Amino acid sequence: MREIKVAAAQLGPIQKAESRAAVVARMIALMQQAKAEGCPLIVYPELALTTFFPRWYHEDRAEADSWFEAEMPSPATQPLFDAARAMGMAMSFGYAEKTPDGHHFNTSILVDAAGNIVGKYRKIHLPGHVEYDSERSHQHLEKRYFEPGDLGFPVWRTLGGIFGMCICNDRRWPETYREMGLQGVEMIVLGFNTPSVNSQKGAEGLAQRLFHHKLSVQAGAYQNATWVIAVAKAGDEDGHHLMGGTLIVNPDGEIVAESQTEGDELVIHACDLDDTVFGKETIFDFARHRRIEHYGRITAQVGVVLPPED
Ligand code: CDV
Repeated sequence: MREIKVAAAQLGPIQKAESRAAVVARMIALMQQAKAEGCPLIVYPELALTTFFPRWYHEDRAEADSWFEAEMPSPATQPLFDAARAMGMAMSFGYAEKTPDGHHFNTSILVDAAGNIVGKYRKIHLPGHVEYDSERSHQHLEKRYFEPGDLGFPVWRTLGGIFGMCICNDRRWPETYREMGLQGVEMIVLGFNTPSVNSQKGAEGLAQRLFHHKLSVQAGAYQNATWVIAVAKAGDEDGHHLMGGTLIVNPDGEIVAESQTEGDELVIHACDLDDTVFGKETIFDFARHRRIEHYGRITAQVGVVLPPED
């Protein structure tokens, strides 16, 4: 048995005017609760430190830099790192990263109980658009503010298991899980900010959004025999609603715990990493059963499936 009791720390809404210091205080309060519940790991959402700013259009791209952290720990997050180290808590959270050479990424990190950043992931599947789009019910400007991640989908041997990360829209893509599954991942931690309506399809509302979210996460967990911890930022941010739906999904693809609110809330489950073994050694033993030589001629460069040759 390799049990790790995980706290999925859903954050309620963060308004545009809310300071990072106020958000970090909320994160520390959740961490204290998680510690009291006996959890050694806490997972926060995507872009945890601010409102979901890609909904706001800055004509001058440079203005958006105010949403980014130029270092990590940053001055604003140092109290979070200090609290985690004092409590001996490992953590993962998302933030907007500006690198010293001026690149911008939607990033998440994995921090061990001693406060060391042991893993960094940069979001690969960036949804949305680059320019202001008056046809949409709301803007989603991730493609304006971020570059696609350049680190792939690595896994890290830490906390007694094999851990991976992805961010929000990544969870809808089977490649995300499979890249990590092929490296033996046992727990994927991910955060998300998902508007409860589709900006291009008014008929797609909360129920369908939650359905697609669960479908993706549960399938990814099952098909790769891994735990998935999916953590929302939820609720009404300056009139823009984000769905909840924080989930802990086991390697059979079953939801074992989920959030009940759209506010700051811990979703806790004791996850046995050994529960991944059965799936990895039987139906999803990739070495024995994957048949890539029969999958058709797939061009590795562009991912296009070509028709069979005559
Ligand atoms: N932050 C996100 O990546 N959100 C997307 C929305 C735009 C569909 C998501 O996949 O949840």
